[in-house]
Amino acid sequence: MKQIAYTIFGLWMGLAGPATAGPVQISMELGDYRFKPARLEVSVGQEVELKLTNTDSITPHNFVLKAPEAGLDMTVDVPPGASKTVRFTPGKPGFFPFYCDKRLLFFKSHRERGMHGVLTVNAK
Ligand SMILES: [Cu+2]
Repeated sequence: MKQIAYTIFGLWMGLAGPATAGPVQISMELGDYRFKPARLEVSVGQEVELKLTNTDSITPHNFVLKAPEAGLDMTVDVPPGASKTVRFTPGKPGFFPFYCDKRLLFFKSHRERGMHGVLTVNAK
């Protein structure tokens, strides 16, 4: 009986397999001129799936990260109440700032109001 249980367990493990090496999934909220969380930490060479959700009801935001030397170059617009998902794979360790560059007329940009953060990419 014990043998059968082990066999079934073994089969189940075989079917489920080891944890698949998919992207690391991170959720981030954009709202009230802030990113939450404002600090992200990932590893070099690891694919990241970042879900951006704008929690404001009328203010558009975006996620800008310009570090082409590390394979990171994106501007993702997120309309109020919407979610956008972006995938990227950092190619270099370092600290990479990101921000929202939206601005209403002559007012300060969201970045100037504190809407910025840092992506830390650790070496393997
Ligand atoms: Cu913004």
